[in-house]
Amino acid sequence: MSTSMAELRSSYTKQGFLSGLPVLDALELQATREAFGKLESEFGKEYTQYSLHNVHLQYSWVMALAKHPKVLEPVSAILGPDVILLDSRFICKYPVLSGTTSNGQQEKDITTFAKQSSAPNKEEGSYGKAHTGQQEKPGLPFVAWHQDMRYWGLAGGPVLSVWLALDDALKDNGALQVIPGSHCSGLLPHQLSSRAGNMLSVNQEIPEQLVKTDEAVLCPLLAGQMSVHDGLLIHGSDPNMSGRRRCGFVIRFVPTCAYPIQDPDRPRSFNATVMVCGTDKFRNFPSNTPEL
Ligand SMILES: O=C(O)CCC(=O)C(=O)O
Repeated sequence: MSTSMAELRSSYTKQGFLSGLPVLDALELQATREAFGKLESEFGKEYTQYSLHNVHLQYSWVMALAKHPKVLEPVSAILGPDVILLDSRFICKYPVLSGTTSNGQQEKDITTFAKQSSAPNKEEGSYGKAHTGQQEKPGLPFVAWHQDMRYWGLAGGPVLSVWLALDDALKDNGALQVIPGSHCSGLLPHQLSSRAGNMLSVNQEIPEQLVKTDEAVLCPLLAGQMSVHDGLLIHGSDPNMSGRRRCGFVIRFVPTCAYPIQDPDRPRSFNATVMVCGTDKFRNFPSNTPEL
């Protein structure tokens, strides 16, 4: 393992996440965005917002993203050489400005709001404030504070999530926010969120009193970059208050030693698993490698 990979692993172990890792070059990014644009035209934005789930089994360009060497190098530096792709999903927050009236009134309102809710330090998350919904228009899509492991009936190894940006994902369009080091606190209780707009399929959230929102850190990404986070790291994201789309491709990976468990509280089927590097001596997950 190169020194830089060893450093990345060490930082990930301590903080529970890494951000700003370069993946796609300009040509790859352009091709990826064009391919995603075709899905948008075919399925419509309501669908592509959150329902393009495990389509790495259907489209070779999506599989190529999930297996991109610049994705897999840091992933295998962290998880070890034998890695399985567990699940994937596009998560898109579309601009709220698309409903702008002809006199631009809505745009003006939203711009004003975005200014009000800006944290003084651009690199720090404003998550706590905005996340309480105190200043926001209700119902805009956001992602409540949660831990991915809350949903995954898995044991025997960690889950690592990659968030690969197809668009610039910055503060104003609702980039991912994380609580550094929170992966060391174990699995926390989740409750049903009472706030409208939570994109998570089971509408769960960690109660706010359990989240150190003042320690939240924004993970701004330029299109083509990725962040990675541990399955126990507390994370979420604010609504897109900009006029720009925020599209990311989320890929979950596990080492082959992980295995599914029957936990009624975390029911989940793993029917899109694909071996992406190394060898699988455990065979805890079915191989679904498609012929694309
Ligand atoms: O895209 C987002 O804002 C949230 C993504 C997320 O929760 C995840 O990658 O686990």
